[in-house]
Formats: sequence, C-alpha cells, structure tokens
Amino acid sequence: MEKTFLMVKPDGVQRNLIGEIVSRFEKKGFQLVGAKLMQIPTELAEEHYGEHKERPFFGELVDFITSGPVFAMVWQGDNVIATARQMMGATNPKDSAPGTIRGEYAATVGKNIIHGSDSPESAEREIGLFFKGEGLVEYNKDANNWVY
Ligand code: DAT
Ligand code: MG
Repeated sequence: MEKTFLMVKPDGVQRNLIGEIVSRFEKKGFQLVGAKLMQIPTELAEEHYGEHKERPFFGELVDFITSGPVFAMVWQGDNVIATARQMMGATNPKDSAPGTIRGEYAATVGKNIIHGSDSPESAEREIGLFFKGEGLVEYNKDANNWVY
C-alpha cells in the first residue's frame, strides 16, 4: 500500500490544528503508520526543502519550519500521495479551494499549515529523512475491510 509523508507545520501546531488535520485523514479512511512531535534541526530543514535552495524564500522557509515543533506523520492508503495533496489544497492559500485544509485554515503561502509529499519519489525520500526506517508501525487495521 502507498505511503506518504505529511507534517503539521509550526503554525498548525501552535493554532491547535493537529487533531483537526489527523481527523480528516482518519475519516477519509487512511491508516496512520507513524507520528511524532519534533523540533526540526536546521540541517534537516535544509535537506528536506533542498529543491527550493535557490528560491528567494528559502531562508524564510527554513526559519519558519524550525520556529517551533512540527507533527510529522506517515499515512498509508490507496493513492494516498495524490489524495492527500488534494485534501491539503493549493500551495498558496489564496488559490486553495474551500473545504481543503489550506483553504479552510491558512491565509498566506508562508504559513500554510501542512506539508505533504508531492510524488512517490519525494514520499520515499521524506519518510527516510524523518523516520530513518524507525518509528513506522506495520499493523492490520480491521476498518480497511470497510474502506476497500
Ligand atoms: P508545497 O508545500 O505545496 O509542496 P512547494 O513545495 O512549492 O509547495 O513549496 C514549499 C513551501 O515553500 C510551501 O509550502 C510554502 C513555501 N513557498 C512556496 N512558494 C513560496 C513563495 N512564492 N513565497 C513564500 N513561500 C513560498
Ligand atoms: Mg512541495
């Protein structure tokens, strides 16, 4: 089953949105296989966002993502990578559809509440970066029989 890396960013943690966000993915029928509250070290932030190194907002992005704890998660399910991106909404909340996480809770691109992997390659890379093969729990979830 496909896995993706999702993370409630520091603004989402501070604004008490962890539960709301977890709840949305649970209700959708996805399965949580790893989660932790953590402070991201600068080096990990720079590596995670390495694809944006040359962008003018890179410094701000690293400062923001290291400005407080994040809630890092791995979720599993059929087509979870693309579906989670749809549930998150567009990167810039000015364009995020109502009903999406960013559409409901975010107002600016610099504080857009949630991160989600954008492809199978980035999911594998980000799960490896944040969970290093540890902390993932493989288990049978009976509710899957009612989802699939
Ligand atoms: P996403 O988080 O939807 O995958 P991305 O990978 O293009 O978006 O960018 C990573 C983060 O960088 C994004 O969540 C917020 C920030 N960001 C993107 N574009 C930005 C911009 N033009 N100005 C400021 N921050 C930006
Ligand atoms: Mg991205």
